[in-house]
Amino acid sequence: MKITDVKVIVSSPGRNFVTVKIFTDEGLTGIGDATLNGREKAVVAYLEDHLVPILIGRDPSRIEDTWQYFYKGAYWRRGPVTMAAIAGIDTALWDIKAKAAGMPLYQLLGGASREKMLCYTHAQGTEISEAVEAVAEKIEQGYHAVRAQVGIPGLPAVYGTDKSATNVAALNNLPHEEVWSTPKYLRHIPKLFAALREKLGDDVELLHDAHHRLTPLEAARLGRDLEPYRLFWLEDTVAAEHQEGFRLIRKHTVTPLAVGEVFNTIWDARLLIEEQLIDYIRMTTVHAGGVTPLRRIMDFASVYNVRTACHGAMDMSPVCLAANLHLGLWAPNFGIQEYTPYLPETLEVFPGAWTAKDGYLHPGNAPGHGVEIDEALAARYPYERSYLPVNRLEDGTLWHW
Ligand code: CS2
Ligand code: MG
Repeated sequence: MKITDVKVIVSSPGRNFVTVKIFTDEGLTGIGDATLNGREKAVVAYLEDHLVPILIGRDPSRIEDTWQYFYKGAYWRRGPVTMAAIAGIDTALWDIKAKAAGMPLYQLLGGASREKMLCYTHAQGTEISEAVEAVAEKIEQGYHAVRAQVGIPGLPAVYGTDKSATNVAALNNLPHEEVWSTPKYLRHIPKLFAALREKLGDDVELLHDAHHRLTPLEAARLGRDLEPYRLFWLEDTVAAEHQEGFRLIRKHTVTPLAVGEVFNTIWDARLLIEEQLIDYIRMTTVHAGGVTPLRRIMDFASVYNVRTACHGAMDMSPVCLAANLHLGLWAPNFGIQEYTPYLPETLEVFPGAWTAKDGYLHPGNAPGHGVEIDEALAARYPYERSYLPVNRLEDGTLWHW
């Protein structure tokens, strides 16, 4: 088999997605997600100008060799743009291989290790009472695990509670700015989880995302203060470039820790995994460079009792979700999958075989990863410039968002 053509499709059915579509001389096609929220076009240029010309004429079955060629062969390794571009191609090649075999991708990875996959979704409110209601609603809808975020008194809307921050239209021009105070946040969050446990009891799994804003000592304090409420995890406490920082957090709290949505390679997580400084690794197919490296990372993590928890916010396309689901159905150390239901227009552009029911997900049994792109429909949703928000302390200092 030979690769005859590669298209990089940019569309915005609710939000921007970059999709790689690979065509072969045997008529089989495969698609992969290459979306990097807020920097989409950098990945498009990387693909079109540098990777696509090398792909034409190659054998699509040589997935490992192609991955190594693009990773090692560039000389300049790693980074979100490079790895998202490679992921788009790698995922599309696995899709083709599984279609050629007439099997769902999870079968090629080693088969199912479970019948269904636990997921968690998001709920939030400006006030604690509103957040508690929102979580209760998700439980009523059938979810067993919910990430809870709340507004902080004295601050305008913060991470996870500002609806405009997820609205493409609101972000069209320049980045929206948020305001942050760690002391106010640290005082307020334990009150949210006290209220949640009081209202919902102990059976519900509760999660929280600090979005990289704390120092290790502050994270340790928050982890300790949340211990009575038995969280499923506390996510992204500190900016994890400093992997050693997790040693201090780990020493002081038994609240489980998750990190990794912004990681691109195993090297971003090696120490965290080897020293068992985290409980869940959040790397996801598109930002980790594809199915090939993420499978390797999952296996590495399994040796150290670290479980998988792929990033699954709406800014990764259903193609990425499907790839995560195939990996997760196979992974012996699967933990949980993040799931935020897509907008109807996104699902129309990316029809798929995966299912979400009663708080569980399954990739389906269609050959490949099971998601296709409706190109004609995608063309009706042109790219719209969009940015993630930025964050400042109350005195104006630029902070982590
Ligand atoms: C978040 C994301 O899902 C999560 O845990 O941290 O919503 C993240 O902010 C976005 O995916 C960024 O593009
Ligand atoms: Mg997060």
